[in-house]
Amino acid sequence: MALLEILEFPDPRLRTIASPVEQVDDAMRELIDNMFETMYDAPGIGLAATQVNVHKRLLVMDISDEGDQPMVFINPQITPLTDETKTYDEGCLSVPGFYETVERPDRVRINALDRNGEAFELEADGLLAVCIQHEIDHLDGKLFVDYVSRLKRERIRKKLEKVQRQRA
Ligand code: QAP
Ligand code: CO
Repeated sequence: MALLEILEFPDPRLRTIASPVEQVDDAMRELIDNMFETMYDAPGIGLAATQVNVHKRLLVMDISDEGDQPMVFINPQITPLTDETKTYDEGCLSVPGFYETVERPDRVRINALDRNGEAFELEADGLLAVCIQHEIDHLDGKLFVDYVSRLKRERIRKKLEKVQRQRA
């Protein structure tokens, strides 16, 4: 297993639109294992392949308190189940240290493939619904900072660029 490097905002590679996964094979399962290791190490509750510079439609999540309920979503499709929205203070491993309030549909249906390539369907609300929408946004080159004002986003960008310069 291996830890993967997580891309950070404003890295332009985070804007890549991911392609559908054609085959769920052993190489894909090894990537999934490495994404889980990277997410748990951070620690985080969700990680999309885009964030580790792999532009395939694949994401991993674990929103359990114990961190013992890994979930894999391959080629996820999402359908809102209500017009009702909820706000949540979202963060992101690609935007470390920043949290902003984002409004999203409160209940969604998800269709995806699991790590064996089998199709499954899930209805989600609460944190699960927030997290899956946040992670699917990554596969479409979108970040939670895109939902806040330009002023806030530019402030976050400048602060992160400063940290990244100091690290280099
Ligand atoms: C996405 O985010 C998410 O700023 C997953 O310094 C977040 O795992 C979905 C993290 C909130 C729904 C609600 C963030 C770790 C982890 C940081 C994460 C940080 C260290 C974020
Ligand atoms: Co994120």
